[in-house]
Amino acid sequence: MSMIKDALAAKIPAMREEMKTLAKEYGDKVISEVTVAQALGGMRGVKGLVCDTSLVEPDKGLIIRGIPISELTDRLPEEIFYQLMVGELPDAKALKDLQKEFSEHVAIPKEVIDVLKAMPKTAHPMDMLITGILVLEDGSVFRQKYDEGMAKTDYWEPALEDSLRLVAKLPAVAAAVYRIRFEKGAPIAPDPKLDWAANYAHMLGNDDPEFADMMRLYLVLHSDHEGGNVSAFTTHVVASALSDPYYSLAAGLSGLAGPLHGLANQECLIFILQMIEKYGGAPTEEQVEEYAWEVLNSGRVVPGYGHAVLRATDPRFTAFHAFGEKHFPEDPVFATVARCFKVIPKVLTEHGKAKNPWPNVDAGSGALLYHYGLTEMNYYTVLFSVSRAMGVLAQLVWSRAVGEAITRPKSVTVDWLKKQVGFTG
Ligand code: NMX
Ligand code: MLT
Repeated sequence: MSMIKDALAAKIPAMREEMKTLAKEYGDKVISEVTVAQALGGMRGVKGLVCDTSLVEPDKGLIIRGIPISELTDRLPEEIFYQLMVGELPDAKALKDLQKEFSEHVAIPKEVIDVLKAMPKTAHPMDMLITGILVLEDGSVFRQKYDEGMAKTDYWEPALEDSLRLVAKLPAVAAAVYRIRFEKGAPIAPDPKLDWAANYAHMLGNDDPEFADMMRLYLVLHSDHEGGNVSAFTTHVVASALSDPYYSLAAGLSGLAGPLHGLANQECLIFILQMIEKYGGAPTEEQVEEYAWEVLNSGRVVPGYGHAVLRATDPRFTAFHAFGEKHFPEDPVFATVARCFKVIPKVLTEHGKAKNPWPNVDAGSGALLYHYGLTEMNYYTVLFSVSRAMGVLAQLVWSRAVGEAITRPKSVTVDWLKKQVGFTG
């Protein structure tokens, strides 16, 4: 048994007991109420989900298992994965054990490559990644064990096994998507000596150690964002029907592929490059202001700004910004992102609609990738996906471990709503 599995096995019984007692003894206590605006507005702020892997505080941002993300930026993504799953960072032995587990399962079946190669030349890289994951579904241990008749108390074990295999294999699938879609040559074999992020960088075809550093940071920062964001919630809902981790992750990442969620990182770089093209170089602050107003006045959103929960600058943006400041402050794309940070919050405040005028994680990440030659921006959400898989799969394993029920909130009709509030027109 792997050390991560041992560590989980040691924690699960107490948590099961706690959840049982909470439901039994405090089951009728009220923790939230729902207004008409919330029912019509994406359930914003409704407390109806439990997620222990991480928490997003409106004024502080992401906190993973009690530790603010700003204190985790020097960690390896594998350490964060262990922390998300187990609740604490691994010691050196547990980290090594997890890395061994990942390198044992890094290889992907030939069918994945064959299917990716058969896809339309114009397929979006997210379409290809999700398809690749669904090809891997054939190897789901969860589905196999369920079909054999597994007890409910055992669900978490094959859910963990599938999740470990998925996280191990995702960099190879994602790198193959890159090399096939952008005609970079044959997929590159993994190097078992490298850590998870450096191996992904290597399979993309970039062995620059500074790029690997950036990839480690990138994969740490996108790993989780509590339970209510579109990708986490979707993964959770699909997995609650006992669809296996492959189906569930594919569903969650289909949500990440939306421009209001993860795809915003692609949109952000397009926004920055269009500005640079329009003004013939890095725009001045006045030009950024003019351009942002043009976007707003044409009824579009400014990508990379605003958030459903955050009410301050996203600490993940701050971490990317610090990396750019340290390594390439003069880069024109990075300089434009930095200038946007000075100007756009003011413009959005004046515009008066967005509840949060500050940058989110997607505002700055593309400038870093672009600097290192990863210029195909429709690939950016694939990188986000590889990282986000860690968080949503950790959430999934815990949901099965504590025996969470199938998700099924009650919907109401508009007529019911009108009667309920005494609507008279
Ligand atoms: N530019 C223009 N308008 C905005 C923006 C923005 N960046 N952010 C919010 N608004 C508008 C929003 O469209 C809404 O307008 P309306 O009343 O006409 O429907 C109004 O402000 C109120 O929205 P909020 O309550 O502030 O935001 P909400 O919680 O509904 O949505 C986002 C959150 C993130 C979807 C929204 O801020 C947005 O569309 N941002 C741009 C896209 C983006 O960066 N998404 C990435 C989020 C992070 N991620 O990776 O997932
Ligand atoms: C995320 O990382 O999932 C985004 O910031 C969106 C969110 O939390 O709603």
